[in-house]
Parts: sequence; C-alpha cells; structure tokens
Amino acid sequence: MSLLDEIKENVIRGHINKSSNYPPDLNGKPGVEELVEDAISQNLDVGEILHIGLISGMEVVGEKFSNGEYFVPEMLFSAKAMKSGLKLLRPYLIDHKISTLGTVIIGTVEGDMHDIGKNLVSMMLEGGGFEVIDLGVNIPSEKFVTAVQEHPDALVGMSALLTITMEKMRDVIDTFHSKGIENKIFIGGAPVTERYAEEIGADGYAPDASRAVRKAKELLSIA
Ligand code: B1M
Repeated sequence: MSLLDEIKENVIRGHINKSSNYPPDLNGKPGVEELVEDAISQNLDVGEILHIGLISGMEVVGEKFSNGEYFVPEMLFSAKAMKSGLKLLRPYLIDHKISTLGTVIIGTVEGDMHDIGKNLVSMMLEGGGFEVIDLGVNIPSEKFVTAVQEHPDALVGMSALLTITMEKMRDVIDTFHSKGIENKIFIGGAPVTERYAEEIGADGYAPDASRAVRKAKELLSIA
C-alpha cells in the first residue's frame, strides 16, 4: 500500500496517531499524524497528501455514514484524524506574505458544526495572501454583521455542510440587505451550488478551497 493510501485508510479508520487507542486493532501503529509527517519528509506533493490522502479518505467516511456503516462517533474520530494531518500541512499551504490582498471574514453558518472544509478554505486564502478573520462554527447572522462593522472592507465567506443549515446563508444575506450592508458575499460547502448562490443573492460560489481563492480575488477585482 502506498503512503498516500495508508493516510487515506487511517482517515477512514479514524486513527489519529501511535498513542491513540482507537480503533483498538491499530493501537501502537502509526496514524494519520505520523504518516503525514513521513509523507512531508519524503517530499511528497502537499496537494496529493491533501487530496489523495486526507480528502478522499473523508469522502469514504461520508459514504459509510450514508449507508449506515458509520455513525457520528466514527465520523468524529475520522474528523480528528483528518485535522491532525491538516495541522501538519498548514505551514506548507500558507506562504506568509508581507502585504495582504484584502480581508476575508469566514464562518460556518448557524446550526452547523462542520469546520474542516471551512478551515481548509481559510488556510488557502491565507496562503493566497488574504488576511482571514475566522469566526468559527455555528455563526448567527448578528455575528457576521458585527464582524463587517469591525472590518468594513472585508469580503464575507460562508460555509455550510448540511442541507438544513445552508438556508441560514439566505438569512445572513437578507439581514445584510435589511441593514444596508453591501459587503460582497461568497459561499461554499458540499450541498451548496452556483445556482443556489444566485437564488439567495450571494455574489459568488466556489466548489473547493483553491477555487475559493480565485473567487475571492475576482470579487475584490484583484488580477
Ligand atoms: Co456530518 N454530515 N453531520 N459530521 N459529515 C455530512 C456533511 C453528511 C453529507 C454525511 C452523509 O450523510 N453522507 C451529512 C449531511 C447530509 C445533508 O444535510 N445533506 C452529515 C450529517 C447528517 C451530520 C449530522 C446531522 C449527523 C448527526 O448528528 N446525525 C451532524 C450535524 C452536526 C451539526 O453540524 N449540527 C454531523 C456531524 C459531523 C461531525 C461532527 C461528526 C463531523 C464534523 C467534524 C468537523 O467538521 N469538525 C462530520 C463529518 C466529518 C462529516 C463528513 C463525513 C465529512 C465533512 C468534511 O470534513 N469533508 C460529511 C460527508 C462528506 O462531506 N463527504 C458529513 C472534508 C472537507 C475538506 O470537505 O467540508 O465539503 P468539505 O469542504 C470543501 C468544499 O465543500 C468547499 O471547500 C472545501 C475544501 O475543498 N467548501 C467551501 C467548504 N466551505 C466552503 C466555503 C467557501 C468555498 C468553498 O466559500 C466561503
């Protein structure tokens, strides 16, 4: 099995590191943390570690949850394992720039606790030269309003992973309109589409983290 396949397998199994005793049969064996460290020290491409190792592992976790093979605890272990790998990739995804292209306020909408994709978008935006104000998860409209009042020139990014919480994006946009706030807004997350973005009056949509950087530049008219 290749190192990238091993990373993927350990995300699927939710095995964080050697000292993690979940799942019991992998106790004492290298987990996502050690395997990502190995991949980095072997100079494997960071994009491949991210997409072929970590993200594709998470896709399998989603399928297993959908077909009833996994429940929330298994998803949680996989999320922790994935985060431990992402933490190690962070310095490679962020190339510290001296001046910033602009500020992006980002958050996962109210009722939604998913933050892995949002964190990845934040990292890629930082790597792309933006200052990122990450509000976190479960962010109600009022918090987005307060944040734009503190950063009047900021672009706003919203993430949602649940079909029920994506409707909160509409609420934030409606709140902005009712208060006369004109900051541009872009959205993303697994259930979100370009069409939905148009329907709720968002200024943009990006399907993944790298295209989020392109969209942010486009919305701020940065070549
Ligand atoms: Co949840 N969950 N989850 N979950 N979870 C999904 C989303 C689900 C699709 C699983 C499934 O059924 N197959 C399903 C949603 C179904 C639906 O609504 N259509 C689901 C469910 C049902 C739930 C619960 C309701 C389960 C329950 O309690 N019964 C519950 C809800 C909790 C809540 O939020 N209130 C729940 C809980 C959890 C955990 C806490 C266990 C955990 C999250 C941990 C965490 O984030 N800290 C979790 C996980 C891990 C998942 C899956 C398996 C993986 C999500 C993920 O991290 N993907 C997910 C299944 C799946 O997506 N395959 C699932 C990897 C990540 C890199 O991708 O987040 O899509 P993603 O981000 C991408 C793009 O979407 C995009 O760029 C990112 C990088 O390329 N993107 C943006 C994201 N935000 C963007 C913003 C942008 C632009 C692009 O601009 C601003």
